[in-house]
Amino acid sequence: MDRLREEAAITVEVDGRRDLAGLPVARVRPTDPGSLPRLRARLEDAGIPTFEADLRHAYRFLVERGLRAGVEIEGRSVVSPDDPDLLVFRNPRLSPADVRFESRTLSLDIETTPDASEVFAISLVGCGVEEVHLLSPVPVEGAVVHADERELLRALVLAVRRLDPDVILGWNVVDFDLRVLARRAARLRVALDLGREPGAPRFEQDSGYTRSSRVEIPGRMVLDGIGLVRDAMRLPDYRLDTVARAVLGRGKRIDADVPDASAEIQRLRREDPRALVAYNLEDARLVGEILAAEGLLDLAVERSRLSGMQLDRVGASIASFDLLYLPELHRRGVVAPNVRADRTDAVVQGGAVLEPRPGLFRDVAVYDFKSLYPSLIRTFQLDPLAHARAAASPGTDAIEAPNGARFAREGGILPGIVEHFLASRDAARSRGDRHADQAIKIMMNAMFGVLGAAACRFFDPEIANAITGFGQQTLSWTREAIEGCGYDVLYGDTDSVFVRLRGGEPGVGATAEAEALRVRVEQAIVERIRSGFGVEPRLVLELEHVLARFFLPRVRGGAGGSKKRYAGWVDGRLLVVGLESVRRDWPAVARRLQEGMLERIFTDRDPAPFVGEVVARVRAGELDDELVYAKRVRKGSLDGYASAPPHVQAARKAGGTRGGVVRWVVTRSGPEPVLPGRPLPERIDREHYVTRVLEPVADAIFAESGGSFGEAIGRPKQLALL
Ligand code: DCP
Ligand code: MG
Ligand code: MG
Repeated sequence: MDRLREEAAITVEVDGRRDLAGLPVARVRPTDPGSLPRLRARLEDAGIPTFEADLRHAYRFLVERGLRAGVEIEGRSVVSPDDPDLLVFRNPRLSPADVRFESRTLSLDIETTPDASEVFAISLVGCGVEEVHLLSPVPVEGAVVHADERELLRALVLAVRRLDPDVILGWNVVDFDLRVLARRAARLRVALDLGREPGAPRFEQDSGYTRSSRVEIPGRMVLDGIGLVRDAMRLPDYRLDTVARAVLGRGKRIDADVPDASAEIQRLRREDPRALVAYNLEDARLVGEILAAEGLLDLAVERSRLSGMQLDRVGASIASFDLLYLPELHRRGVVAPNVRADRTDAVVQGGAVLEPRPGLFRDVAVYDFKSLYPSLIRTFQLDPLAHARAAASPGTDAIEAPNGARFAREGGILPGIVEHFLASRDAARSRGDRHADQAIKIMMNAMFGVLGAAACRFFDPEIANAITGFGQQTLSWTREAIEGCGYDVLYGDTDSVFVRLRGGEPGVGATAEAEALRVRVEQAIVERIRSGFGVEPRLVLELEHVLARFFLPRVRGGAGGSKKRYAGWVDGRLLVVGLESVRRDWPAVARRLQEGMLERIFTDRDPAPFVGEVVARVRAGELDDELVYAKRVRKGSLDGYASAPPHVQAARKAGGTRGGVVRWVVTRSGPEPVLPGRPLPERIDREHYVTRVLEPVADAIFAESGGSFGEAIGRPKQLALL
């Protein structure tokens, strides 16, 4: 260390900072940041541990100034020589600011030859325009035409700079449109200066497990509609056509999945350029409209404001943990460890599951803790610094988790961060913003998740298991409190419980009874935590539903109930969780049967005639469209072993998949792929569907309601015994 002090290019300060264990550290800083990795290696070779030596410069800059998504710039500026609308600050002072702004967005879509070797149309929608640039020797109505591809690309650059969007949008825009444009521009020697200052797009792939790609264009953000939708909504697939239909009720003009879509586009180019222009424009329009309809851009902005991450990395939870946590840690004079390469993700215990009691029930209350893990973090100070502080002073009074991990009673950081998120989630809920509600919930739970991720510098399975341990304790205390009030718990999972209401008290409806029980149970838990741990509990138990009817299936071939699968009847509507009918890979006919049966049973009607009717219609070929299975094919499974599961067989016969999902039906010669825009395969094996799909689905319900599939379809009894 003393030798380092003598080197001119390095400063060494000892300013009272400590590591998590409380030992003093020195701050060693090279004048040239590029030499940091070498310096780190030198120190480590000399047996001196380093801290935060792996934090990227840009993030260290942000962390040291507590900068988040919004900043205030202070300093002298000059007008940019490249653009009179731009101010240039040299080395200004940046400070955090709470910024809200309306972003200018531009949606971009290109059309190319099938091998993407030539770009011939580019549409731009947003910033007050809808325009299409087209490669064409003759004028085309509705388009700006260009004589060669080089001119087309130049026109794009000029248009983007003129429209000056903050955000560029598209569908697969990073990996397709912009990559193709960058490749063509390089080939044709056009400077693809799409940014607010010169510089070609720079592509990056996150090293994290998402491997999502992003692109840097100076002064703008590029957001891919697919990623934004995928984070917020569950859909069978994320093709533009599917998403547009689900969100806007209208699809693409030509579904790109139709086998001849590409040929059709090439035909339009030759024969009907006006239609091509309309098609190209519509794609760009759909992207903007989808995001606007679902408020997904606003959501990305909200997530960025919360996590501090830039708009196009709001899902990066490990980096975001650093950005939230490190400034607070530094304020307390503490530095964090490096990420260690020598460890693997921890096995963290999950939530508890209470043994289900299968059957059909009336009046069941469903309770669930609001933001359970974040609430536990707040209540019990479950936090890396609090954990380290307790370890550093073993004698003192600490909070002890069920797994034995100890936490100092004060000075935790995570509880404060979580509190901020909880407030933002409450605000989202009260303005009825379901996407933000869900996204903030996921972001909070990701903060728990990264504690078990090896790539996180705060990796600590003890803390993660303290959180889940408290979660398990909460669930079992909840059950005890409910039983203590004289009620039966039918099922419970992680932080939710299903309770059979007793009814019978005159003038008290099921909802009022459920609410009264909720208050008593919540109170019992609060008191138990207060007296057991001496902390102020932050847990809120919510009454999620009062189900007029409840169905909990038996495990197949067993006596116990099955987990995370049930159905209920609430406010005249069917609620289904985890059953076949909500699974994407099951044919739609399973859903028709299951939901139809449950609806009848829940409204006191006999389901048997309905079952007979569905089977008859399947046999008559009237429901063939509902017999299609769909399943994701994992990469690499197409080449490999010869005897393959049905979806792999079907994908092989189809010569691959589109978007990774294969759709097929079972025919008398095995699984056959179903291709978009083509008729269903012939010789569908309808008896397969009767015995392998409908029968098990029906019998799972009949097992509780009485009756059987065989009886419902009039199958002779002896045959069933054979
Ligand atoms: N959990 C998780 N990851 C998930 C779902 C849940 O880590 N994908 C953990 C954290 C949650 C707990 O399980 O706190 C309970 O799950 P909930 O779905 O009930 O989520 P919350 O309690 O956090 O939120 P809500 O207020 O919606 O119940
Ligand atoms: Mg919950
Ligand atoms: Mg729950």
